[in-house]
Amino acid sequence: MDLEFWNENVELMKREELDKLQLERLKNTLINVYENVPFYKKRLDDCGVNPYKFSSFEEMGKIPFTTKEDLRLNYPFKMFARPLDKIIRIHSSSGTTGNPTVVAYTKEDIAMWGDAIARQLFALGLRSGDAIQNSYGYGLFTGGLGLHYGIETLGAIALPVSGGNTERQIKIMQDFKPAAICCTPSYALYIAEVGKEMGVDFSGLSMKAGIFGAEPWTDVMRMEIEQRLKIDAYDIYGLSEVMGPGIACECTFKNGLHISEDNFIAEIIDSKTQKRVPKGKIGELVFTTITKEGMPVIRYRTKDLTNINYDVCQCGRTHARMAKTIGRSDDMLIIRGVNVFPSQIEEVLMKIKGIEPHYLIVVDRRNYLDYIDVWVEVSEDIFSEKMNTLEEFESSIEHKLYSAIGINIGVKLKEPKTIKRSEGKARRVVDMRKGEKP
Ligand code: DLL
Repeated sequence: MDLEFWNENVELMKREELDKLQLERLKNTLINVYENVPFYKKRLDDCGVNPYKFSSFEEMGKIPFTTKEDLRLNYPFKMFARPLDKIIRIHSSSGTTGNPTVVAYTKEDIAMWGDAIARQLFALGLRSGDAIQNSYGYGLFTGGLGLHYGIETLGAIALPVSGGNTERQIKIMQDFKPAAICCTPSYALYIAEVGKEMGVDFSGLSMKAGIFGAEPWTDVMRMEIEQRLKIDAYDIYGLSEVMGPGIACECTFKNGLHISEDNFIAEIIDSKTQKRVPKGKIGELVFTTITKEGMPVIRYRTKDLTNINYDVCQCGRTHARMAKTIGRSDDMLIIRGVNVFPSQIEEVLMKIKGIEPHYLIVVDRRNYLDYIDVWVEVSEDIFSEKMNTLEEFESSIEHKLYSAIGINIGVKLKEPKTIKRSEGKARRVVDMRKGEKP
């Protein structure tokens, strides 16, 4: 295979050189936040880390974590490390509970972000001349503009369609002939469904790749999307507090997401003890930005669970790879003492023939006991079968869920197209114990 790189010097850097670069950049970042963000000055003084004498990853371990709550308490601009006349962009999370979190970027930060994403798009095979349909939402959400600048930095053609209006998305695919699409994996499935209804043959279109992220999705879901849209589906990861999309992304080998290690230091901690776990073990991802100027974050707890592989990838790139996330620690359901992640349920469901990749997990309490039901759509042909066959089908799925997960999960088969489709991040869990409604 012909291996090409966007920036060979950075992408193939030896581990010792990377470590050195990270420490140097981390020191500069610590000095930046110490001088410019009162919150971090106090934090560093309290833990006894002097940024001017900072020298090792061990010492980094003494610095307390930054949490979403810290950002909320400093809402809106108190975490900025640059005066407002140096900030050229602000993004923000949706903030369904409490203050949203705010992120600020200088001109250099925007350039770094664009370059990080351009490198990733290049690594999964896109080049100048390729049109890329960007169906992530444009706005305060980082998906739209984040990918947009990456596409332009690559020198490819940005099609800034944003999310929604699915029939128009398909018309653009047919007429503008994009080489790739960027959107959430759940929206990709919806596009495939609408396309099928319109009689579109995706194998006849020009698309070869999809860049999907912003929500957890399993490898079985990947296979489903690849087969329906006739593309290669790649995983891109990020979170607004740290930058947005592009913190990590898969290369053509689809064997873990390369973390942009010249811009971020990743650590994995045990959420309970808050200690670093041994290399390769699963735990909570923690990120420190080492090139961002406008609003660096130090040891930001993402709540996303994964593990990191430091082996050199088959593609030759040395930057470590995070595994697809299992989900967020706060999405973990504890049902009668057993921990269950929505992704585990998805993994079982997606392997069963006759059901569609549209499901909703409903959690409730009955007679003081918590239980989970999964609503899942069956395909048209199965649905028209007799009632007793459907009941048997339900029990067989329940059985499969029980063998894989170890608790009883009720299954309710639903008519095709009755579960709400998503144009952005899918809502997979409804917790009736908290008063939520399906
Ligand atoms: O979702 C940024 C983004 C946009 C990433 C477009 C990828 C593509 P937030 O809205 O701040 O930012 O949400 C961040 O979404 O902590 C994860 O829990 C989840 N997430 C993002 N990417 C992935 C992924 C954007 N590839 C939160 N796999 C993160 C699993 C993901 N979860």
